[in-house]
Amino acid sequence: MEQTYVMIKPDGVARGLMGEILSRIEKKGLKIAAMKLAVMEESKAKEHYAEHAARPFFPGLVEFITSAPSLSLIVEGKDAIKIMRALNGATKPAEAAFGTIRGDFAMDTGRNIVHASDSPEAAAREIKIHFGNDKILSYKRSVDAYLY
Ligand code: RTP
Ligand code: MG
Repeated sequence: MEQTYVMIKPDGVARGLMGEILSRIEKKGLKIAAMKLAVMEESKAKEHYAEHAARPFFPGLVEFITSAPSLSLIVEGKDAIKIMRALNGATKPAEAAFGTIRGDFAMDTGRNIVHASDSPEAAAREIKIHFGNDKILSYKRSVDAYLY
């Protein structure tokens, strides 16, 4: 099964949206394979967003992501990468469709609540950054027999 890295950013945690977002992920049929609530280290935030290092919003983005607890997840399922991006919605909340997490709950690009890896390469890279040293549990869900 494909795995992707998902983050509920500090705004999502602080706004009390963890349960809502986890519920959407689970109801869709995706499996939460790992989960960690922590304040992200600055070095990890910089590595995570390295592709944006030269952009003007980079310092503010790193400062925000490390400012308060965020929830890191490994989410698993068939086509998990594409499906998670679709659940999140467009980066800019004004362009995000209603029914998506950003479309329903966000107002500003810099406070768009969630992140999800955008390719298999990014997923592998980001899972390594955020869960590289952790033991990932393996467990079965009875629902999987009805999803696939
Ligand atoms: P993410 O990486 O967080 O899942 O978001 P994304 O793929 O939809 O968007 P990306 O282009 O990778 O941008 C990363 C994050 O940087 C912030 N951003 N701010 N102020 C701005 O113009 C601006 N542009 C991007 C957003 O928080 C975006 O999610
Ligand atoms: Mg991105």
